[in-house]
Amino acid sequence: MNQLNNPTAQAVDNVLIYIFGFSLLLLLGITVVTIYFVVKYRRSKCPEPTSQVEGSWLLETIWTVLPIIIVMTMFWYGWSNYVGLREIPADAMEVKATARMWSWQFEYPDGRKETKLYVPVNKPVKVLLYSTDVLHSFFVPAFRIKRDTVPNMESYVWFQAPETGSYDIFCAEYCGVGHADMTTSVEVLSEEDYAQWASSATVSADPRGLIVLNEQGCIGCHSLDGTENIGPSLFELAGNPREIEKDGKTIEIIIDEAYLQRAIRDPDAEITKGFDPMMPAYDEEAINNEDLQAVVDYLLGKVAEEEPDGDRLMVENGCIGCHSLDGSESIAPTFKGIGQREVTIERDGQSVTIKVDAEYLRRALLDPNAEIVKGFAPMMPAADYLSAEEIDAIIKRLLQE
Ligand code: HEC
Ligand code: HEC
Ligand SMILES: [Cu+2]
Repeated sequence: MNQLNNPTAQAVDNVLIYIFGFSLLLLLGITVVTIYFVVKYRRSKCPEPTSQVEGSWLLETIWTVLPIIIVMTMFWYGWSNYVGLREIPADAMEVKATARMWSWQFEYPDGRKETKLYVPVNKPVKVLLYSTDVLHSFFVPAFRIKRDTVPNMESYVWFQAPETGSYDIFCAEYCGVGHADMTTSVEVLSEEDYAQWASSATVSADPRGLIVLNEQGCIGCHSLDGTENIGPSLFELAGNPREIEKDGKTIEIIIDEAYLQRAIRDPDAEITKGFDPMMPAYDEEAINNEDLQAVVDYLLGKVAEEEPDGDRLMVENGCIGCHSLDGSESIAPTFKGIGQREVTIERDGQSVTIKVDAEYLRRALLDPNAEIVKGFAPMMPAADYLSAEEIDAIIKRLLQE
C-alpha cells in the first residue's frame, strides 16, 4: 500500500527505519573493525603484546558522547512520532470497537452495529477500544496500529487510510480457544460508497433476531445449523429436552422461552451439560428486552424447513405406544389400513358408520372424545400440542395406510 497519507504507518516506519538503520550501521562497523583487528594482530604476526594506550581524554569523550547523542535522537524521534500516534486530528470520526470472546463489534455514533469496520478513505478515524471479558488486542498491520483492549478500561487508536480496499484486523493477545478466529477487516470505501453505505442504514431482510445474533457475536460460539462449537448449536431448540447443571445438580428441562431468556441474561446459573461455563452474560445494556425477545423468538422458530416426518412424529409423540402399525389391537385401533377403512363411532350417544378421511382424522386427533371408536374406551389424549404442520404430516401419513 502507498504509505503517503497513511500517517500512523509513516510514523512507525520512520522510527523503525531510523533505529534499524543505526543499529545496522553499528553492527557492520563493529564487526568489520573486529575482523580487521583479529586478522591484523593475529598471534603468528605479533607474538609479543603490542604497546598499551594509557587513557585518552579525546577518545573517551568521543565514545561516550557520540552514543548518547545517537540514543537520545532515537528516543526523541520515537517519542515525537509516538505522540503523533496518540494525538487525534480534530476532524476524526469516532467508532467504538468492542472485543469479546471471540469476535469484534463496531458501533457507530448513530447506534449502527457492524462486524466489519467500514470507514471512508482519507479520513482520520478514532477507534475507541473496549473489552467485555478478557484482554484482547486490536491489531491492523496495514496501519501499524496495535493496542490492547482491557476490560473496564477505555483506550483508543487512530488511523487514516490512503486507499480503498480491505485490510486485516487481528486479535494480537491470546484470549482462549477461539483466538485465531478473531479476525475481521477494515473496509475502506470511497467517499461516495461510504455515504451510500451510511445512508443505507440497517435495512436488512434478515429477521431482527438473526441480526442481533450476528451483531452480538453469538455466532462466534454457537452455530445455527446443528454443529456443535464452543457452545451448543442454537438449531431446533424449541421443545427439546436439555440436561443442565443447576446448583450442583443435573436436571432435565424442556427448552422454552423462559429458559432461553435465562440462558442469555444469566448463563452461569444453568450450564448446558457437556459445555464449559464460558458464555458471557448479556444484561439489558448489552441487549435490551425487545432485542432479547427477538432473539428468543428467532431461536424458537429456528427449525428445519422440510416437512415434518409423520412416522417419526408418531413414534416421538407416543402414538405408537397405544396404536400399532402391524394390525394388532390392544387398547386402541391399529393404524394398519386406516386410510381405507370405514369406522363405526359413537357420537352424541348414537352409533354412526363413516368413511375415514382427512377431516375425520383431524377431529380424531384434536377432539378425540367427541367421537369414540366403537369398542374402545375414551382414553386418547388430544394431540393439540402438535403444530398445524405436524398434524397435517400425520394425517397425510395415516391416509397412506
Ligand atoms: C464465548 C462464547 C459464547 C458467546 C459469545 C455466546 N455464548 Fe451462548 N453459550 C456458550 C456456552 C459455552 C454455552 C453452554 C454453557 C452454558 O450453558 O453456559 C452457551 C449456552 C447458550 C444457550 C443455552 C443453549 C442450550 O442449548 O441449552 C443459549 C440459548 C445461548 N448460549 C445463547 C447465546 C446468545 C443469544 C448469545 C449472543 C447474545 C450467546 N449465546 C453468546 C458460549 C457462548
Ligand atoms: C393413551 C393411548 C393413546 C395414545 C397415546 C394415542 N391414542 Fe389415538 N386413540 C386411542 C384410543 C383408545 C382410540 C379409540 C377411542 C377414540 O376414538 O378416542 C384412539 C383413536 C385414534 C384415532 C381414530 C382411529 C380410528 O380407527 O378411527 C386416530 C386417528 C388416532 N387415535 C391417532 C392418534 C395419534 C396420531 C396419536 C399420537 C399423536 C394418538 N392417537 C395417540 C388411544 C391413544
Ligand atoms: Cu481476542
